[in-house]
Amino acid sequence: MKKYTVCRLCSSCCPVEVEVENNRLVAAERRSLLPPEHRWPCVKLQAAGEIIHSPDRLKKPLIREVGGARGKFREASWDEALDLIAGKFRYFKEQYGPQSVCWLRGMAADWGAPWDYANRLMNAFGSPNTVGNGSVCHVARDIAHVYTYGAMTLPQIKDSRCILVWGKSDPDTNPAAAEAILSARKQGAKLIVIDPIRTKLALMADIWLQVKPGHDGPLAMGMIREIIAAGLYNSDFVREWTVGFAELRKAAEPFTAQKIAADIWLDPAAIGEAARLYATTKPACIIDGNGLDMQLNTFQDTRAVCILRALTGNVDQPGGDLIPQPVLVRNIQLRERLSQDVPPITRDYPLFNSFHPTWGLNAQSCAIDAILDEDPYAIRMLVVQSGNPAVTMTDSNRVRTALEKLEFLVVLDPFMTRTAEFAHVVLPAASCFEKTQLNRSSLRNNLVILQDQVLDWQGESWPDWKITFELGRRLGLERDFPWRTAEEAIDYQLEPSGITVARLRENPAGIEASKTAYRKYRTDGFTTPSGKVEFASEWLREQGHEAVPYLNGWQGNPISFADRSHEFPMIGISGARTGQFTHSQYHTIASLVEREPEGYADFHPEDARKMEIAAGDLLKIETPRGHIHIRARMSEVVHPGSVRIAWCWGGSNPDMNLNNLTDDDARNAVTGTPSNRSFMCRIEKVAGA
Ligand SMILES: Nc1nc2c(c(=O)[nH]1)N[C@H]1C(S)=C(S)[C@@H](COP(=O)(O)OP(=O)(O)OC[C@H]3O[C@@H](n4cnc5c(=O)[nH]c(N)nc54)[C@H](O)[C@@H]3O)O[C@H]1N2
Ligand SMILES: Nc1nc2c(c(=O)[nH]1)N[C@H]1C(S)=C(S)[C@@H](COP(=O)(O)OP(=O)(O)OC[C@H]3O[C@@H](n4cnc5c(=O)[nH]c(N)nc54)[C@H](O)[C@@H]3O)O[C@H]1N2
Ligand code: SF4
Ligand SMILES: [Mo]
Repeated sequence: MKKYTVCRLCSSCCPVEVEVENNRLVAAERRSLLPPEHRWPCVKLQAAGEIIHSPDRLKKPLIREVGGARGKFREASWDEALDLIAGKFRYFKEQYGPQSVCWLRGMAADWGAPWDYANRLMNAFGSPNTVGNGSVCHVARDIAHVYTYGAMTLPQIKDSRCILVWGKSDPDTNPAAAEAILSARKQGAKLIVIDPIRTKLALMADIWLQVKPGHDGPLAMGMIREIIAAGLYNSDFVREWTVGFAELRKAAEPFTAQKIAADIWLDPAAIGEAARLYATTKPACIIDGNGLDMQLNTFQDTRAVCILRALTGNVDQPGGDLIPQPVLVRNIQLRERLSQDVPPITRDYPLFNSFHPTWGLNAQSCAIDAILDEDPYAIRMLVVQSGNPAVTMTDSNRVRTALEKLEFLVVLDPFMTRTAEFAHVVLPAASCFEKTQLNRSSLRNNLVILQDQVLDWQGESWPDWKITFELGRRLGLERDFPWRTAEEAIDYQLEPSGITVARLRENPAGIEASKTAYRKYRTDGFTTPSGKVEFASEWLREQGHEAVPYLNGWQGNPISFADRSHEFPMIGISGARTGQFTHSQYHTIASLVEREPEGYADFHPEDARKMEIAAGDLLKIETPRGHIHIRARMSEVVHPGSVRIAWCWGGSNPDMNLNNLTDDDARNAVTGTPSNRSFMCRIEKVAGA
């Protein structure tokens, strides 16, 4: 039987058509406007049945044996497991206050309804500490857009004449966007790629700028300067719809292409050429990605990129960067219930905590701080939903020490993970195809599409919504969690929009909550304090941050351990995601592992010659935080002086856990983002291996 839903095997949330027979997923295909032969394939989706029906799925709740060692569990009923967890919530609340319990969300349960439910539960319980991983993923960029023109724009790729891809690799991470880029290319759109790696998109680009890792800020400022100096900005838009142009001009002045080029590994002429091509081809859009997220300067770097959009008048233009039209929904998070007397553990990042009504808290490193340093108070109990922090959070050795120290750890996951091994209770979560939910991608802009349950829950697993609601009821919050089904909760949340689950099911291609409109600022202004695009932000100035990116010049080096580069001379780059895996997931799925049996460290042949490294050599890569072992591969995709290290093999092989190398001491002042991407490291061959 054919059914429609949304795949959530990674965060791209693709609408899919699936074939289900006898409660088994036998086929799945991404829906696309393109004919099948032109579609960009997703191998994870092709393996969806193998993932969902994997024998490794957790089938029952697990409780750590009494007095038992880490990782020794017995099976339990849901009643027993949930009663135990609810008892612990109450115990820690009575002993230390509700704030001693923290809920940490990873990427897999979506930022939409699952995030809202988790916040609702914790806020009603009385703890301000529901923490997402947005400091390293997406939200860190979102806030920079908001502080520039009020909302995170959506690139209108397929109608664009010039696409600037900044730190994103859509062919590996988002097939629908990759298809849109290819379609626009076929129509003659120009393509500029800014990436330290020669990616699939870089190979097909008109201009590829192989920027030095972490140095996107000076490049963006250099492009701004070039555009202003050559008079290529949209002067009508700038005059009528922006504030702070004079200060921007002043801030950009020192960033001449000649002056910055060598420091950021680029040719000055190429910087000028990219700036001119982007500024003179209309309409143009910018796709920004995770290459900008996990950097120490993420906030101002992304602000500078946002400013380029506005300077050229591309904001909210067809084929440019659309200001989204969010769907009108009820905010169900109950944040108003929280006492103002208890600060959240992320108190050092007030702008990031409050810039959006539902993004909530995202400086995830603070959860580890509060467990270890007990400041502003101790986190004693942690619930980890849909994440594997033992390998995906920065400075894994520190994270594991924190997980070990916890008095009680609950993990919600369909699989056993390195994090779940530390748990006292592991709850088997149903997969994305076994639950109905509303994803954030559907709420942040038009076209609401339902992720609909197409399979029964496997084994005795439960969907996240049910786990959260049942836990809420066990904590005496029946009035806040009256819903017995996902449908009831979604209908309640969607009520202001007039859309219901029933209507969404009748319209599996989605419902448009409003007609897409452009240049909305002409009637509504921008949702910033000035109502205009803020090249200079008084909000930021008042909070002690630079009002314009790099107003005080470019200082320091954002690559971790740069001050010890004499001991750690190579730049390590946390590598791109590959199509086979989602972070630590699917490394036990045979067909996917077959496609990519091992992760490598990619060296430029020039470096390999100097360092006497040959392809296949086993290497020890080390930073002041720890080390990994990994095999070498020769590849000209990297710039000499840098090594690209395969991302997220730490789940299947702890010896290859990239976050053993990363540093969580230095963080972005606005978003709490550490540099997970770029770090200095040293490399030696393991003798005889
Ligand atoms: N050095 C470095 N660090 C990084 C990154 C990097 O590139 N380099 N990337 C960063 C980014 S962008 C992100 S998003 C994070 C990712 O960090 P995590 O969110 O920790 O990533 P995953 O390994 O995908 O873990 C997701 C877990 O959720 C489980 N899961 C899957 N579906 C469901 C579900 O429906 N419900 C529940 N409850 N669980 C589910 C999976 O089995 C898996 O164990 O890592 C960040 N850390
Ligand atoms: N197959 C697959 N798809 C996924 C995921 C997955 O794990 N696997 N994860 C999902 C998630 S949670 C996320 S956040 C998205 C992320 O999706 P993307 O944003 O595409 O993330 P990446 O591929 O990690 O990195 C993007 C690019 O940034 C480049 N980069 C590295 N350092 C720098 C730098 O200093 N400057 C610049 N300009 N670029 C740099 C990398 O070389 C890479 O080409 O993908 C989602 N989709
Ligand atoms: S890219 Fe693939 S795995 Fe990710 S949501 Fe889309 S279809 Fe699913
Ligand atoms: Mo992410």
